[in-house]
Amino acid sequence: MLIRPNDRAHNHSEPSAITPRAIYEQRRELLRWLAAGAGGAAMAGWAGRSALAQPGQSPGRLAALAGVQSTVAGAVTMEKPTEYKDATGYNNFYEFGTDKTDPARNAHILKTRPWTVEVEGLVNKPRRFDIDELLKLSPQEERIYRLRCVEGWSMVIPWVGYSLAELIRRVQPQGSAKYVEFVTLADKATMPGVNGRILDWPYTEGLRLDEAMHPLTLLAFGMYGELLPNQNGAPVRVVVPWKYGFKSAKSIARIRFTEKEPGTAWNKAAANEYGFYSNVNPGVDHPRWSQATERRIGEGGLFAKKRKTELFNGYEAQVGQLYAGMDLRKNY
Ligand SMILES: Nc1nc2c(c(=O)[nH]1)N[C@H]1C(S)=C(S)[C@@H](COP(=O)(O)O)O[C@H]1N2
Ligand SMILES: [Mo]
Repeated sequence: MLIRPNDRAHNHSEPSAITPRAIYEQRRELLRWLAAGAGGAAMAGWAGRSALAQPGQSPGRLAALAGVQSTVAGAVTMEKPTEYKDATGYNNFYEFGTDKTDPARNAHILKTRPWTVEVEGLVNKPRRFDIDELLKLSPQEERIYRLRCVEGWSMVIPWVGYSLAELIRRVQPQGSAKYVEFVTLADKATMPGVNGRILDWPYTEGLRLDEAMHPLTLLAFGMYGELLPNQNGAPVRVVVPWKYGFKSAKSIARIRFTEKEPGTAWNKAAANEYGFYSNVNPGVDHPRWSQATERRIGEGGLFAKKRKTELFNGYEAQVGQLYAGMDLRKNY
């Protein structure tokens, strides 16, 4: 997402290789966590496959958040989840800095309780939700999604949350509501990046109402069986797995229903590079780089073989219909 020379987000550096020592530490932490009895419920959804295959993924420092395995079509990829260490150490969250390691270093000072989410605009039942009330609005599910950043890297993350549609139904959008805008927190006191002008703060994103209602669009409160770490968007974010990562807004403070297409942070910063739709599409290049391949974080660093990026990030069977008849080259 390079928009000027001092924006260092688009560098292709990798998280440092995980040392045997680090793996050992992680394993020990997991064992301690399991011994303390915290793991059982949280792990239930995925213990059979991913957790046992990769001991130490979840260090258990945050409160457990269990989710039942989702039955939504396409919601659980069988691909191996990214190491927790990488998923929480290699992030884009510009409010906390533009380097991939900045969010992990800086986001701990974000206060995620108390927290409210204001749901407003063209709905019959506008409401302000306390975060813990929002968390309990619908049963938590575990979903294992691929996330593909526009910069060319990808991860596989076991999220915990429920379909955004569950919230949308409860607030009853009016007939004139065509879009949903997500407004994230912009707190100068705790977010150093907000004092700079790299983006027009607050970071905002948007979806067409039918995209927002799609069962795969997730309102996420946790990952790896625990509450979200701050650097991954605590206390609540969206995850839209068939779009480039920047569509998945973190640390949401407001959800607004509108008639007109809302502006979005990256579109405002560089409209020719980042469109409203931003569906993952190997056939439509970013003006300054190809989008045909990706590197999975954790797969052998710079020497990892690249993977072919799939149309709609591999979710075409589920979401392709949303774009029937649209020119995806024009609506990038
Ligand atoms: N508020 C906010 N949300 C954001 C961003 C951001 O800078 N600020 N970065 C986006 C980008 S570019 C990506 S790739 C994903 C990264 O999510 P992850 O760090 O949990 O993998 O978050 C998205 N959501
Ligand atoms: Mo991204």
